[in-house]
Amino acid sequence: MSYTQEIYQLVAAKNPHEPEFCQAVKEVLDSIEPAIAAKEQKYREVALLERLVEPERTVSFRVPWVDDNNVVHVNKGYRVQFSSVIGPFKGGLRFHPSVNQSILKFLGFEQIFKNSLTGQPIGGGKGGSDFDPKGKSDREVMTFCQSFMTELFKYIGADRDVPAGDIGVGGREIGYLYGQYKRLTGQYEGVLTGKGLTFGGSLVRMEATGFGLIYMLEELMNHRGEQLAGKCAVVSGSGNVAIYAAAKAEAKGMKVIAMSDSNGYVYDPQGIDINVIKEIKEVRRGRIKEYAAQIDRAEYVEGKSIWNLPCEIALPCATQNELTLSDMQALYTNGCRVVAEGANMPTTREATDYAISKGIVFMPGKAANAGGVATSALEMAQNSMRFNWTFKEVDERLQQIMASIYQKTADAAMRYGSPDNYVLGANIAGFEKIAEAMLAQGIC
Ligand code: NDP
Ligand code: 2IT
Repeated sequence: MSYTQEIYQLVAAKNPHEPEFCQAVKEVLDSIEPAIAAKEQKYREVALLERLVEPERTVSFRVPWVDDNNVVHVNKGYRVQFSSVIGPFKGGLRFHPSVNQSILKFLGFEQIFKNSLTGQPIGGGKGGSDFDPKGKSDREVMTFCQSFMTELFKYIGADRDVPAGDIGVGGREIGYLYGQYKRLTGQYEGVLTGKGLTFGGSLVRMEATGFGLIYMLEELMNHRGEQLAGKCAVVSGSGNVAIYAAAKAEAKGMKVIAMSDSNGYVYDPQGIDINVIKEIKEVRRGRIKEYAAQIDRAEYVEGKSIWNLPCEIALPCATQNELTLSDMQALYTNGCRVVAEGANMPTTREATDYAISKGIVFMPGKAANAGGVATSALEMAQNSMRFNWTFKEVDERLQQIMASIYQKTADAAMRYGSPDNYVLGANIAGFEKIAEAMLAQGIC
């Protein structure tokens, strides 16, 4: 049995109740197999893969808080510190009722490779809670964030572990978390990224994941001699990533005909007016169906897959496993030829394999959504320098980073004889740097 298959069996046996984690590990191990083959003996001697699939540390804690009606609630809090081999643990916090250890381990594991691809000195981690910010007052969210940080602050620090946002954690939550960290430690340091612009945040961080996704898409299309302008896209989700992906897509002359939330999607044949979505989601914290109530020509659809809509480019930007095999088949049948993942692991393994087998250009999240964490690392750099770059400076760096991620991914795919397999390319390019650092640092 190959070393990678052996390790997968070990992971599956040790983590039987963690399907998302096992899924993420399997995808990586399957695709790095050709890169392992040549160095198998060396890697085996130091149990490199055994160490890579086990987090350095996972902390889980109780988060008690009191709501506006004086009712006490208890949530679970976690931080998975997966790998610090190339830098301090780095990765977002997710607040969503579905959060559990499996989800956070899959996200933390993927983050190691994504962060490696950015070329910046950041390790991999992820954290969060099963707390649901939806429907809560600002005061309740603040109370929760303060309680969460009262435990978390013991484990993080600007050179140790630097959390940021993810699903359910945006500027509001990061502000409350930062305030509590400062109060507990007395340190004004860049311990979280995605901070407000008045207290150490970086320009472009809010837009970065969505913008980065479109920069990657542009890179991809240009290398194929195609343009973004005039292309029709479907974007799932309507949160931070989806909004700024749609905004940049529109700025590049594309037409985004549909967006969604967990209840349904809106279809606008003339192209979604992103300012209306921003107002609904960022200001009112409302539901996507309000778009159709406001815009006559738009239609709201509940209970059907957004991927049934004909489009040329699909950009899943909501959550894991939201794009299944039947969705991918529908996309292909309807003429879609490019899929780039704004979310983390939004495409199931079967759907990914189908896409690649059909020649759909498929750019995985580790490469395509790395613009968010890359800009977080730029925020860390600015905090260390006690200096702020302009919007243009950060945006240009982001574009350069996305172009270099494309190049590393395409080069690795080419080197291993699968020039169109960007899943293989991204996983191998991310892995090579990690493996080299692990070998150099000894058994730890
Ligand atoms: P947000 O919380 O801002 O938005 C999430 C969006 O996805 C919402 O529209 C939400 O709808 C929708 N959604 C969530 N769960 C589901 C579900 N089960 N089915 C359908 N829709 C769902 O999160 P982000 O935009 O920050 O994150 C989106 C994805 O991008 C995640 O996979 C995240 O890990 C990834 N990502 C985020 C980065 C960042 O910088 N924020 C960086 C890189 C990746 P609803 O409001 O109904 O819940
Ligand atoms: O999945 C991700 O890369 C993020 N949620 C962003 C992480 C970060 O540290 O900015």
